[in-house]
Amino acid sequence: MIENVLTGWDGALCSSRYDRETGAFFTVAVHSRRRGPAAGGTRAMHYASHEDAVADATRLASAMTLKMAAADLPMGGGKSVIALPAPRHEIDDDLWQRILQVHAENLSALNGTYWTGPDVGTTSADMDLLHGRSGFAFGRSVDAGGPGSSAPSTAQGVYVAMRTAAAEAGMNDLAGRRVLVQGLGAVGMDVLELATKDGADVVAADLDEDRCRRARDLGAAIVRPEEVLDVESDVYAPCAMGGVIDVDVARRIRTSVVAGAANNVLVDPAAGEELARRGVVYAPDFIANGGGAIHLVGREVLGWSPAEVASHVDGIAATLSEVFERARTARLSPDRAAHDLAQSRLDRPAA
Ligand code: NAI
Ligand code: PHE
Ligand code: K
Repeated sequence: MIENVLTGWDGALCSSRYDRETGAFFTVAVHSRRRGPAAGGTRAMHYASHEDAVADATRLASAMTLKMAAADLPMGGGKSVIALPAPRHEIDDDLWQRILQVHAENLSALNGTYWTGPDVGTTSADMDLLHGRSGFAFGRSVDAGGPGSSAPSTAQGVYVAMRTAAAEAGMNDLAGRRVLVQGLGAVGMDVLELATKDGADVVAADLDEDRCRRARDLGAAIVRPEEVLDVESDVYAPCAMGGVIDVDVARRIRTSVVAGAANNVLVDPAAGEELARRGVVYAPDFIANGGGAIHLVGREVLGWSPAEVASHVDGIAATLSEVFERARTARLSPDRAAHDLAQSRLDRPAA
């Protein structure tokens, strides 16, 4: 029941709407506006139920609050989920445009309480339409006057996080190390390229054959998606969907580092504690994947140049080192320490 999802959530607002004409079910979750207007991407995919879609929206919105606070950006946390009537690749362009038009109405109705941006299933071109019709979307294409895709900055930040976490696990660099990339989308493919350039031995998986072929051309070995958690690696980078590590997986996964782009990697805090107990270094997702938010908010709210964005993305290394330090001294999992750090920044909002 949707009610059970919402009674377990501490957010500010969750609004849902079913559009009969397109068959799409929209949810906009605003978790917090303490540091500024809520912001977070629009995810468009097929869900098993409307309840699952609302649960995803609320959890993702909470993660955005932590991400903005940890990166010291003057925004709150929100997210939109469009539960599609069929998988994204089966939605034809005409139907997709009509779905986006309905979503633009949702953004207009919220009148700036919530700003959207790209996420799984949406692109910069979609942001052009949403921004044109509502005025509340980050991440428009460069041609439309926007800063373009957030994915390259996200990948850069994930890579910085990977190296910082690898150092924490006692590795000097990634040369000759096995890096396992799960999901070769906009972010994962760039992560793969960065790791390959540094001489890592990359193993990768995606559901999409074309993406696997491209990764193979870039020098990666390919494994089947269902085999990923059985592959031994030095660094595991979840770059597809969240919810991949529960306590059981944390107990058996054969890796030294977990650092990726996916939002909500851990099913619950206990999974983070189990990783810590086993000495697997976990780079908290909302810090490791903050590069996209830094790019969008940096360029569009704070007026940063691309060079300033890049330097703030590199700052993920310092934030993460602070988290590992806190975790060591307070004997907490890095996940807990990262929540504490974000909470302390939430308690003292940006000026
Ligand atoms: P995307 O949609 O471009 O790529 C996701 C890829 O994962 C696709 O190629 C898909 O086929 C693959 N995939 C899905 N399920 C899989 C499975 N079970 N096994 C292997 N591959 C699977 O998305 P994008 O933009 O690359 O984002 C990836 C993740 O990073 C998402 O969780 C997103 O929320 C998160 N993220 C993205 C940011 C961005 O700037 N794009 C910023 C922060 C987080
Ligand atoms: N969806 C991406 C994320 O999860 C990028 C994004 C950041 C979109 C901030 C909107 C606002 O970080
Ligand atoms: K996308």
